[in-house]
Amino acid sequence: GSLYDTIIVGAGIQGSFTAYHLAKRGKETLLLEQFPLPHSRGSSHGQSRIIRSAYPQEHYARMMAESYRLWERLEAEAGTQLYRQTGLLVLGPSADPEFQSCCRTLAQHRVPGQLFTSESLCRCFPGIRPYCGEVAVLDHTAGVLYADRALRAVQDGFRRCGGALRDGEKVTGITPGVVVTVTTSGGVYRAKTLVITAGPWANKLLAPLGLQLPLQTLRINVCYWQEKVPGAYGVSAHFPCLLAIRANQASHHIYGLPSNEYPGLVKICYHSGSPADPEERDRLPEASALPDIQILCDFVSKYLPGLGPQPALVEHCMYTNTPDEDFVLDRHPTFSNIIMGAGFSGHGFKLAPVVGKLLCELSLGEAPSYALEPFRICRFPAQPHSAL
Ligand code: PYC
Repeated sequence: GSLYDTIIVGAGIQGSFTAYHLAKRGKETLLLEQFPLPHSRGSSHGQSRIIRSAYPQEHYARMMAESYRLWERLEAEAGTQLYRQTGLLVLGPSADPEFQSCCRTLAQHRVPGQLFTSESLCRCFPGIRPYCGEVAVLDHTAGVLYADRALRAVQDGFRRCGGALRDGEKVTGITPGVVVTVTTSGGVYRAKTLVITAGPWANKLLAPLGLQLPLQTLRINVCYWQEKVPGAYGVSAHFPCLLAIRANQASHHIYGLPSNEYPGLVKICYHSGSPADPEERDRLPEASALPDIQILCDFVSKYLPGLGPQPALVEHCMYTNTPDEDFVLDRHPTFSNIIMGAGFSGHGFKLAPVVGKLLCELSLGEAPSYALEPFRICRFPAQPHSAL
């Protein structure tokens, strides 16, 4: 068969954007997906994701400026709305280092923002009852990305540029070499470079290549809560997205999105879940028995009193977390024409346009547009079987 410039394994949002950038640059590109599209087994499905500049880490805040522009370009190309501006409130104790870092990076990048005391927060957002002494900063540029629609738009854009997408084809073998051979349930393909963006399946594909990354795969309960007064926490009432930094260091963040996609339902989620193999996702116990749901019930009843006490709907999504929750964007240490994008740790969707650009640059052997130090695999302690 033909020799591709690049094959990408995994057509989630990161792999699809990588393929899109390569095809736009005229490269012969094949994007492989194990399941028939669209599907909900990985991390790129569902109605909505948060997009925000408010990041405590400088490296993400810097990437977000370009990410917004690339989302806007895709929106124009697709002729469909992918982003809705709602603003996002970062809530936390004023002395919290993460809260302070968010305020600092917003200011550094001249993102329009606004500070709130507990009192002004209650006045401006009567649906929120902040904890004592808690303050907030509003990131005006933030909002919601329409996830399913966005994934479809990137893949359509890729195909319009001449890219080939083959779904329902599971990779069964990868043979490294100057030319990489990829065998799937449907055929054998060859390429000069390979990009692996397989989400929670990354380590299954990397094991035969002698590499295991320190990734933890988690099943997240994506919980929707009923509004007592329909629309009170809705986009039309200008209710923003939320990111609640919790004072207890052992707790994870809580995120919220205004009601929009499902009328009367507000998405409030805990940024962690239960360890789960992606194949076993649906064999875990019922959602209501899990501790993250209890944490959310406590939070919602104290903090958002206009919502019902229990989730009205629970959907599932996989996270693939690194120990520091920074991504992996790097080459395989032995096979330099095999590139990995992994460990998006529940916050990668909004950054996919820039991640895809970086993975495209790595696969073309170009200098990357952003410093890749935070994303290198050498930051992890050596793994017992990390090289062939
Ligand atoms: O990164 O903004 C985010 C996010 C929201 C929910 C999960 N991650």
